Amino acid sequence: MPLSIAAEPAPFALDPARTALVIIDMQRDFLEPGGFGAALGNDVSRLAPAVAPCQAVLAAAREAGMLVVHTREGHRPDLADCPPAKQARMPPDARIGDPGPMGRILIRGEAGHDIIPALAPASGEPVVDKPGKGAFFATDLEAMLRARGITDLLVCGVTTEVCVNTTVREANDRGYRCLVLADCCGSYFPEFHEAALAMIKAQGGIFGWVSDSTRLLAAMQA
Ligand code: C5J
Repeated sequence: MPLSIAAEPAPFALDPARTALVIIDMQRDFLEPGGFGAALGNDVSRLAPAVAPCQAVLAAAREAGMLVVHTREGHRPDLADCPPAKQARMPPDARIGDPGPMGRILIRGEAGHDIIPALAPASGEPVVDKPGKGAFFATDLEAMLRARGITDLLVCGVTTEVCVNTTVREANDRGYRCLVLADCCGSYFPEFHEAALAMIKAQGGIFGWVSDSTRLLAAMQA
C-alpha cells in the first residue's frame, strides 16, 4: 500500500520500493566559500538552510531501505568534458579548472568537488558524476534506476532552478514521477527558488509534484 504524501498540485503516492532519493550536487563547490558558486559571485550561505532538512530526509530514506543516489557536477582534470562555452562564462581569474582554496574549481577529485560532510554518501550508495546540469546527461543514472525498478524520484539539492530543475525535467521526459522537496532545495536567488518550484507544480503538475520534508516525514513516520 503506497504512502500518501501531501503535495501540490495533488497528493503523491509513494512506494518506497520503487522510489529513489536523488540528492543533487550538495558539494562543497556550491555550498562553501571559495568554490564554483562563489566564483560566480554568489552568496553561498543562501544554500545552508537546505542541509538540515536533507539530512532528515536522507536518514528516513536509509531507514526505509530506499535507494539513495547522490550526484556531483564536475569535470575531468584534463577538462576534456568541459564545453569551452561553459568555462568562458566565468570570471577570467576563477574559471573551471583554475586553482582555488578547495583545489581546482569544479574538478573531480578535488576537495571542492566532494559532497559536504553532513550529507556524505554511505557505503553502497551510488554517486553519479555529471558534467552537465541534468543528472541524466552523459551519465549512467537511467540505467541504474531501470535496473532497480525505480519509477519515482524524491528530489533534493541545489540549485533549485538549475540542476534540480534540469534533472526533474529530464526525469519527467523519461517517465519518472518526481516529488521535489522544497525545503531540501536551495538557490542563491530566493525568487528563482520559488519560481522554479512554481513551474514544476503548475498546470496540474506539468513535470512533477512539490512537497517538503515535514510532510514527507509525517507520512513516512505514521
Ligand atoms: C549550477 C547546480 N547552479 N548544481 N549547478 O551551476 O545547480
